[in-house]
Amino acid sequence: MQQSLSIEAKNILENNWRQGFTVPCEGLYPFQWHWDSGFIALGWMHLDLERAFKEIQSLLKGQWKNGFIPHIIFHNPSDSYFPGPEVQASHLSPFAPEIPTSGITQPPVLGWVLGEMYAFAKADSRMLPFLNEVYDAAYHFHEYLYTHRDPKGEGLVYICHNWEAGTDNTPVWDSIWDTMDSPEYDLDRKDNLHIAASHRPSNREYQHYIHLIELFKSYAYDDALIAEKSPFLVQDPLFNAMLIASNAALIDLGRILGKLEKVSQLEQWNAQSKKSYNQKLYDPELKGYVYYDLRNDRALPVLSSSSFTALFAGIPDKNRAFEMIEAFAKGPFSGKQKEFLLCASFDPSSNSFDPKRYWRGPIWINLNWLLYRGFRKYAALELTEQIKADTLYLMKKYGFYEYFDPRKEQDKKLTQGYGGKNFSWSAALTLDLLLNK
Ligand code: 9WN
Repeated sequence: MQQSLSIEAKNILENNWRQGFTVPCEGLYPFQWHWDSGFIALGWMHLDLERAFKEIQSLLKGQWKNGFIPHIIFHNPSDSYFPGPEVQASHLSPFAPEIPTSGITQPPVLGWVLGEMYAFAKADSRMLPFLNEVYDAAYHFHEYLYTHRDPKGEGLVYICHNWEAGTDNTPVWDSIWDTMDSPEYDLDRKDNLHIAASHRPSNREYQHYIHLIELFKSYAYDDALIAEKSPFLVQDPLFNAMLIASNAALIDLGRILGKLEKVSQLEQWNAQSKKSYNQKLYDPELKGYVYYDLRNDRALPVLSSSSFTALFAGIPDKNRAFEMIEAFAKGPFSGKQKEFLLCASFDPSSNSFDPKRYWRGPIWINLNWLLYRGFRKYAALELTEQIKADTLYLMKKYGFYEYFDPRKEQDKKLTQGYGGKNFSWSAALTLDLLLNK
């Protein structure tokens, strides 16, 4: 059974491979996406190390001269996605590369993905030359983030667009949309041609998404103007946890490569980031890390699966981690009667929870993988086993969909997952769950 699961996963990655990079999902997402490529590289590393290298090299072809790595690299033309390269218009920035990209980013997974690749293949003679080739670019992205995305020098970087979070329409953003008065753009949405509209964000949400992009274009993607004016400026617990985990990996790899000045800078950044993350983002009542709305100077005290990614990055001390893990095991994500599969992307006890719609409740496999590793790091064995078992159960029953209904009651009736089929990171991370001991 498990063997056929890994064969299916391999076939999906093969089919989604496009000479140098992997599309997240044919038709629905026809380009290279930043954080997808990190998770996908972990799948390739088990199958073909050269492809894992190419995935990362292709991502870096989209890097801007100021170190910024965009969320989409438009390597190829395609008319099956909105908003495409003409809407995102990266050429407006003086830092953009030749190849068209978006002008917003995604969670900085690259550093820790390189760490995973090194741990897996350190005996391979191709590994150190590859790391030497990409290390400075990965470092440069962190330098960009600390220089341009941390206006108060706290060690916590902001995101300026919901698409930068990766968790694109989590209910956390609702209170930010309330502060905005976006125009009613005519939208040429393509996503709803592929996927049921009830599983995707609303048109009004898309108008906010596009409005932010239009604003940033009117600033020529200038970071100082975005920091000063963007109505969306949030310190996101997932984004900052990925940064901290990537700092830690780049510190270890930098020592191996002899990049000692960079190591020392990364250590300074990371110490401050961890301190501020623990002090500013932890909510002792909710027993999880929450979001901070920098534009409106307020905490957004709600739990999503992102609230627990700090465990993956080793951010809480043992006492706090124990408190979080205990609360998680007994709390809303499992349900009082254990009525939910792990892990809903948003607090199932909230009125805003929607088990079918995109990031407003469904299970996503990359978050499951991050939580699996986080629980494992703190030896929360029951949760570690549970989240792995639930993930493999979903893959076997439904196949490698983009997202899944967390309600066990509904699971008895359903025959399909939600969103795109044959989704690359669902396949790649299943491979890693099966093969990485
Ligand atoms: C916008 C590619 C991406 C993921 C995101 C997911 C979805 C895009 C969209 O697909 O976002 O970036 O058009 O909905 O939310 O996490 O990286 O798989």
